[in-house]
Amino acid sequence: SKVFDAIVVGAGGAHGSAALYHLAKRGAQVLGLEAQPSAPHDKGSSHGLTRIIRKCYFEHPSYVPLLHESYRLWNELEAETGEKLLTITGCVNTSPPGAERGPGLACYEGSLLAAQQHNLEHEILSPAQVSQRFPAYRLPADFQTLFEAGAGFLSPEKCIAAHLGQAQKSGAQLVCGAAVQRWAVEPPSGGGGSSGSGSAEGLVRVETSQGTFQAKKLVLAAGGWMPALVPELKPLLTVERQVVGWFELAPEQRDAFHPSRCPVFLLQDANGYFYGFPADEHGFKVGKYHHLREKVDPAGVPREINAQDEAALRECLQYFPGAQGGRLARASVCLFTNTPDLNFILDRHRRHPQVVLGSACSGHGFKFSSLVGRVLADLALSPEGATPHDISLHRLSRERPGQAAVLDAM
Ligand code: PYC
Repeated sequence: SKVFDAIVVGAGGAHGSAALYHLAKRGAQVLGLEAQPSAPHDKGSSHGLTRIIRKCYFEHPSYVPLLHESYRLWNELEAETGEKLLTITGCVNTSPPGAERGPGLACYEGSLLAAQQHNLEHEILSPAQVSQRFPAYRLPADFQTLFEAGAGFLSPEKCIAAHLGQAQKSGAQLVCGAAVQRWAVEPPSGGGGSSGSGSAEGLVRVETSQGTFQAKKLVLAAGGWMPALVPELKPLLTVERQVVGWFELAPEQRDAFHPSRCPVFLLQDANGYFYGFPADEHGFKVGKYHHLREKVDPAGVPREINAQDEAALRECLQYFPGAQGGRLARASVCLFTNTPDLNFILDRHRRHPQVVLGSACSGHGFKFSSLVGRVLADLALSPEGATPHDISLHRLSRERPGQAAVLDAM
């Protein structure tokens, strides 16, 4: 049977579709497997019509070089396909002094650190200046704001469709509705391999609900399904249910929430960390990061929206009084797959160098997927698993106090 150069699992998601694209563009014979019946789809972590992209990255300044490359690759994909994938609105990064955020700095302090370290264009605005320029916003007097004019949002479903379409044009095969049941590395064949393709490392066999496939390399980019596919990751990863909602706007409010006057935002207060987008045809979309901290099994995620979900999202509307009266017109459930330090996992499997892990983006990975696809292709195709991009923050070997045993086990 055919031996592919690489199989990508999770090809209907952000990173999988991008990996398929980059592998196929480099001439690899590549097969994309997607468990859902079609792609893009709304059962994983890569949907919801809008995803923020920004460079003044409060999470860690080391992300900035990756963001320069991600922007460049999104622009390249737009040029290749003629599709508009990226909308620039600016981004308001705002928090009161002393706001805490898990392992890192707060929105304002963190975005300022990244901007200063990497000499990124930004403006510091008072709450009054924010409202003057962006009339939908009403921030408390003590909030500090960094405004990044070059930020905005991506259209995730269009991005995935563009990567998949271009991958297929370059010869990639895509099989949807193929849930992976198990994968295994076969013993090395000692030279030629059963296909004559050479498998000194051992081929990878992937059994799915639609048949068994073989490849020299395997890229696992399955988001919330990674703990099931890579049991060594189970102690490390938590899969979390997230909800975003669109609040209806009265006709007289729509102008203030229009993308030309309403930047995307990241906002932290004593109750948590919120984000949102200018209005689209469904209304004003907001989310609460680590929504209700609800751990789930990805196979049985509650998809209906309950009163607690809505209340958590409504907390954010105090800063946008024009949206406060609106009904929740639409909502969407998605999954975060979190690492303990909220950085990604981009690396080769410790025991199986022919298997590449590209997942666990902890809720902030979509914007990077144009580059992550390229990095995953590098890791799969380079004999040493090397990439020219600095992914030291995302390697399994990074410092993670208390996790050494897990890493050794891999
Ligand atoms: O990465 O900008 C982001 C983001 C906002 C909400 C979730 N992720």
